[in-house]
Amino acid sequence: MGKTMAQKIMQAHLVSGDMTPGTEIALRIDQTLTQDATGTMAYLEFETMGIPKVKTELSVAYVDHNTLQSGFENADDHRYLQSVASKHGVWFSRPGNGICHQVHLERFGKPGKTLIGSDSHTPTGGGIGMLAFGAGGLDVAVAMGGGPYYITMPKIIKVELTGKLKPCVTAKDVSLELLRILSVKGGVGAIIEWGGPGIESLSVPERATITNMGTELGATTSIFPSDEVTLAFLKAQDREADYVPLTADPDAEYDRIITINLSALKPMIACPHSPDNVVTVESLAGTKVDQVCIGSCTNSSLLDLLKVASMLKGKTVHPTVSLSISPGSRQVLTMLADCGALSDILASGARLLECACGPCIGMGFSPNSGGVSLRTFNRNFLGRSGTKDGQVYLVSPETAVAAALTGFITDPTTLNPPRVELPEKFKIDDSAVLAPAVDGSQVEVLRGPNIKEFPKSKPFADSLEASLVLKVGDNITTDHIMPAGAKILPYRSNIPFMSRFCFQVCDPDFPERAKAAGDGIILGGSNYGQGSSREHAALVPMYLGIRCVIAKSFARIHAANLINAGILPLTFENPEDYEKLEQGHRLSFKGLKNGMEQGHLTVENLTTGESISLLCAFTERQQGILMAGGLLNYTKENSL
Ligand code: MIC
Ligand code: SF4
Repeated sequence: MGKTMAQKIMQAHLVSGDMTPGTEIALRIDQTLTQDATGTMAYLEFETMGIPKVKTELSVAYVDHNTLQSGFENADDHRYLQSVASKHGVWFSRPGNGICHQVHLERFGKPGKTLIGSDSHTPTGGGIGMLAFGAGGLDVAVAMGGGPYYITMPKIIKVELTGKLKPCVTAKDVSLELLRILSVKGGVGAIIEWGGPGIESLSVPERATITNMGTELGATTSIFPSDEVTLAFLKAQDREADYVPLTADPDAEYDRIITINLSALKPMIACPHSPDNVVTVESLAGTKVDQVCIGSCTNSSLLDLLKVASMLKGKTVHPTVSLSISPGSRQVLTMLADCGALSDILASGARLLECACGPCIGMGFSPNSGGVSLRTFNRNFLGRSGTKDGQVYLVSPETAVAAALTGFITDPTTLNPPRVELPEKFKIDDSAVLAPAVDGSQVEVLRGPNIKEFPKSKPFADSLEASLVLKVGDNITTDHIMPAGAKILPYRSNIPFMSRFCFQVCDPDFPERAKAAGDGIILGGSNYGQGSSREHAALVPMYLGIRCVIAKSFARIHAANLINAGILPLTFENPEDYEKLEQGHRLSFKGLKNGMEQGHLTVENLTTGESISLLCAFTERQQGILMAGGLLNYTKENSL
């Protein structure tokens, strides 16, 4: 039987396992990336492993999330990251150089290679034919140390594209259409492979928009072939030598095939507060808009912003709309400046922000109270913008500009903007990426007072009695569990401080209640922990005494982060039993070790007297990690 693209790359990187869907496999990792908001923790974890130099082909530390520097905290963390990277053989992309995924795609991504990054949108690299996964910081630290990356072998879904996009219908609309079809849970346990005649007309940045948003489907990752389009992009970046072709075998088998006809697609929009709440732009035309934000790792490429500039040229932003533009990288910004497009953007009245994540992660530009904000980003979770009652919609750059000019949600196909093409050569200047020291032993790692000790997790005994301290519903995101934004983001290396904000959106009393309870349990619905890869959503609950999360189902990266933090993720044998558990109940587990081996645990509800069957299909390695109280404790006892 032939192989799909992902199967080919996995085969070439397989360390253990037999690639049967649903079983655990271990992959050798060629490249890693970190960003500052998850990176401080990842490098603190790497340091505890005592390995002098990273063992990957390439590791890059980016600073792109947390660039406000409203106090000493960020600046100190940046110095820590720069020095720790230099010491241990990691390249350092300076603040201002751009968003990790955009810069990595432009300058470092290679078809056929494996990449893991401490950011859930690392699958952006699939746009250039990489097998790229988002992971928790500790998994990235292990990969930097030469350890493999463990995942459950996914199913493969193929999306077959036919036809060609009409003007003003974009790659973003393809992503939104797939979210409409599959929902935020539809990609769970699957890799999405893109193919069909329609992909020929999609450039690498457009493909990367699509693989970027595969994360919102819950997919393990997404990948495009490496073909003539990939070669042209690499040539334009002066990286022709990095090209290798990659296609699926004609007789490769897929678990599901979905066909999308690009010619029939319309501009789409995701309504508050979930990326799968998708309708056509046309159906909301006339809704008043207060704010428009263009940028993020989804839509900030040169192609995106050239299109934006061409639509803004000679026009003025509507007087009641505030428009922000954050270019994805310094390369994008410089090229916009050189060709005059930047002047068109500025003349329109748009506000130019730094080449960074910015408003996407709530770092400034929060909307007004109840304000309608159209964003070219990938997530519109409740409160993520920094304004709790803000109404955030996700759109393409074209739909964003149409609203910025008219003041209302407007179908951009009615505006007939000019066509733009990508240049054949990009401007290459890697001076903002610093090489690591030749001799790292001479480099002093600089730590500020904001870096607090890594919280210690407890090994499990054979029984556990704990209180159910929080009950939440379906699709809880890591933004609910551990919010980001300008007030909290500077404290990513300070778990005690961050713990005050845990579950703030759902229940501000949670931190105090959890601390008072001692050992605690959280109850979640389905898809618990979707969204960001931030391991803080596991480390902070662990710090607050959470020993176990029971849910109808878990998102992949979060489940791995819980295990790494020594928290037991358990699912119901019968999901209706969710109704039998309430906040305040006292629960008891006996025979934990044996139960984990059998894949089955019974919890006794000491408050109601009922017993409930729970599932725990952990591998031997995961059982070892959990019993040791987390991956750091486990790696001290076992080699990587
Ligand atoms: C996000 O988009 O939510 C983030 C911020 O990039 C996160 C990482 C983080 O929380 O630092 C992600 O997607 O993993
Ligand atoms: Fe940054 Fe937003 Fe992309 Fe996350 S989704 S990496 S915050 S731009």
